[in-house]
Amino acid sequence: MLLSKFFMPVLKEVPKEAEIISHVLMLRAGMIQQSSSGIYSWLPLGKLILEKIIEICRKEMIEAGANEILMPTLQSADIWKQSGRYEDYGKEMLRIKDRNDRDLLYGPTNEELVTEIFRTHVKSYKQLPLNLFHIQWKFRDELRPRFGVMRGREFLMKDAYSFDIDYTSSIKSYNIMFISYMQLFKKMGLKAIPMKADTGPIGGELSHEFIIIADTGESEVYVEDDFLKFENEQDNIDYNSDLQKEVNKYTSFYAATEEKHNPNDYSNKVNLVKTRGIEVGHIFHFGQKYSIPMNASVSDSEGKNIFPYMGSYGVGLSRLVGAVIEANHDKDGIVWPREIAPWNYHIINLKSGDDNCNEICSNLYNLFKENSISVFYDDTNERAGTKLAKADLIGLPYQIIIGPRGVKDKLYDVKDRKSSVISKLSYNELLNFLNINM
Ligand code: P5A
Repeated sequence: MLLSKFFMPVLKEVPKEAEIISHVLMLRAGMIQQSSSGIYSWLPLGKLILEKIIEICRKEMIEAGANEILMPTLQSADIWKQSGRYEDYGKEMLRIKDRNDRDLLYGPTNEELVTEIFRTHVKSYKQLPLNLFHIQWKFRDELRPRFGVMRGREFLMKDAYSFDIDYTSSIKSYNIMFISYMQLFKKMGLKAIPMKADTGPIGGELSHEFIIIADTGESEVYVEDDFLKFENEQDNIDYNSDLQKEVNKYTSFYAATEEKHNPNDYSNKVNLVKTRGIEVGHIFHFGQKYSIPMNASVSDSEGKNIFPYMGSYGVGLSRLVGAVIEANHDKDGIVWPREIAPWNYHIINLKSGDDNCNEICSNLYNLFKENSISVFYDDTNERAGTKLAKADLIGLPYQIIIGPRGVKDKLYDVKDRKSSVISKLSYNELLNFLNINM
């Protein structure tokens, strides 16, 4: 991608309305624009990052055996009346009337709608277990939308729903989602910590929140010190195996959100840390809470009607863009983890009036493209200082900095954005570094 053709309205000033660093950096890097309170447009850079996060999440869900569907944003109030949640949800739910005076709502979550799909099509225990997920915008009329995309009113969620014939198998489905969450956050370059959590308006008796530790996080949490240092090395997960042991590796540590914190639940030998974090995912096991009132039943092997046991599993995809930045930035800007960066390399032409610089940069850019290496090229006429500051701000993993001195000496600067270390490489060393064979 050429910067001259890329719409990235970078701001020089720190926006006044932004209270936390991820919000400041998202606005400064031209990733989002507020349309009204808690509602944002995603500009090209923001959209590319969001897509990366979506793709990692989608891939892991499919790997874990879930089926992707797409449910609408607007739902009929009727199914919410059946489940009994229409009144419970209160002012957070955006209620709408259509031209025929029918009650609709903008979905804050989809337990009812997915249960309706299930009850229409699934009649036998033989069709279980089943896990359906979708990636769709939600609306919650939050009392205090703030921190940009972190607490929005309209936000993107991945939500999955599992259906099982009995309690034991539904715990297996819960465990699969638990482990898939650990995997997908790791694949985004994030360390998420699963914590015992409250179930709120979703309901149920078992629940975990996945928390990224950050001072700016809205959740107050209590974590065992050793858990903060714990790294699970296991990379390849067999989702068909019994995952209880894997889950226990995490749940054997003490970690709880403020609402669930209970000093009786840990021994006095535990070194406890009270800190803050960002909730990027939340999973629930609620049994028959929706299947019974919505009359979604299947027949078991003896022909008896059974109401399936269910769980629901959410990832805050748009919130994650902010959370990744909270966890990966420095004083100069964003430092994207490689897994999420839209391009790995940023070519910076320090003197675009100089024929030699132009030639080297264009040759490199074409070489990258021929070798399918993801690359962003600042081919604009801006001042060198502006270009370098912009590159640090948007935080691609490596900058390849080409200026007249480097061209003369035939040595090119490669800056690792994370460590700020600059290596001077000859053209061949550069190709070697990029793994290109000439
Ligand atoms: C689980 C999936 C649910 O809604 N039903 C379907 C369950 N859970 S939840 O915890 O309420 O939300 C799941 C994740 O969505 C993100 N999230 C938000 N992101 C941005 N702005 C908001 N206002 C917002 N509310 C929730 C969180 O990451 C949460 O874990």
